[in-house]
Amino acid sequence: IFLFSMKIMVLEKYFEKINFTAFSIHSPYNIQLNVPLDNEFKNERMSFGGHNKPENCIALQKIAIVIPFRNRESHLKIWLHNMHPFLQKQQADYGIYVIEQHGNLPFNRAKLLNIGYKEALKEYDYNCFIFSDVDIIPMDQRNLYRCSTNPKHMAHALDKFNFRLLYATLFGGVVAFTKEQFLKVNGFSNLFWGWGGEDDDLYKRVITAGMQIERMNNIISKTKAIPHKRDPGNEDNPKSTGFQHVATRNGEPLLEKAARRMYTDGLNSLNYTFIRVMKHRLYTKVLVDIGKPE
Ligand code: UDH
Ligand code: NGS
Repeated sequence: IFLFSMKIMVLEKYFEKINFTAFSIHSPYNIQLNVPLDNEFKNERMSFGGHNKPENCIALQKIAIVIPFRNRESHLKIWLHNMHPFLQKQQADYGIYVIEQHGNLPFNRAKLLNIGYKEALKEYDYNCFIFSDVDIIPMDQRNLYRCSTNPKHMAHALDKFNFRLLYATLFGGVVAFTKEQFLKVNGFSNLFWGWGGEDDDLYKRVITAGMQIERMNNIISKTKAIPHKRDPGNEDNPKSTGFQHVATRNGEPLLEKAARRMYTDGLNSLNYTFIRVMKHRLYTKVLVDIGKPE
């Protein structure tokens, strides 16, 4: 009986070990939503401005994470609190760029992301760009925040949609592009003011440039979208008559002409006024004046 119970104890220890390993790799990421506003995740190795790189290896990708922003301080705190440990566990060489739109004119998510691309490159030789909403957080540590051979859609299994893809060409929330891929599509369109469509336009650019989009499986990609109300200044953008959700400019439906416009509207036509850059402990904030709809 003694020998038998000894064997059981040894086996238990062995399984404890296996379980622990399995747990650390596979467990859904434990997202904390109750983050006090004054909470600042402490990490001695991290340099000011929210940059970090692995201690014991040289990462292949240098990743700029670009977040479009205005008046979402509480979401930003939650995002930073959860994402720094997440990215560090993935041994990422990364920097966080929060691009803030100055003033109260209509919000332009896509233009802010183009600006983030340009501003980040002024600081470091980034070769991967992850464009992320401030309210979207991955739930599984295996969801690698890295670029791939094609542009990657990373927010396709959202909790608010029961972890299902809303429609086949959805390309919103979080997307990852290598520098080459982003240049190939000339970035985002700058013409989508207000909510909706800029991500569909980007999808069309990717296809027009002869690339495809990649998505990882639905389990690894489970993602939390922090519930919130619609922000003032980000109402649905103007729609053409009879067509739902199609932004227009001077009556012209933008999405319909996405492919024709992509080489003249984007990174190569981007103009904005840089106001200032602020280096916070956990992120770099760039405040910009992006003008108003034409
Ligand atoms: N954003 C801001 N400030 C704004 C508007 C947008 O920071 O005033 C940024 C932020 O990073 C946000 C992203 O732009 O995550 C996308 O905007 P969104 O979160 O408003 O878009 P989403 O499609 O929600 O997630 C739309 C409003 C839905 C309200 C539904 C109420 N049930
Ligand atoms: C489509 C929008 C996309 C948006 C998607 C999901 O209708 O920009 O809904 O939005 N397209 C247009 O308006 C043309 S969600 O419900 O996740 O907020 O990403």
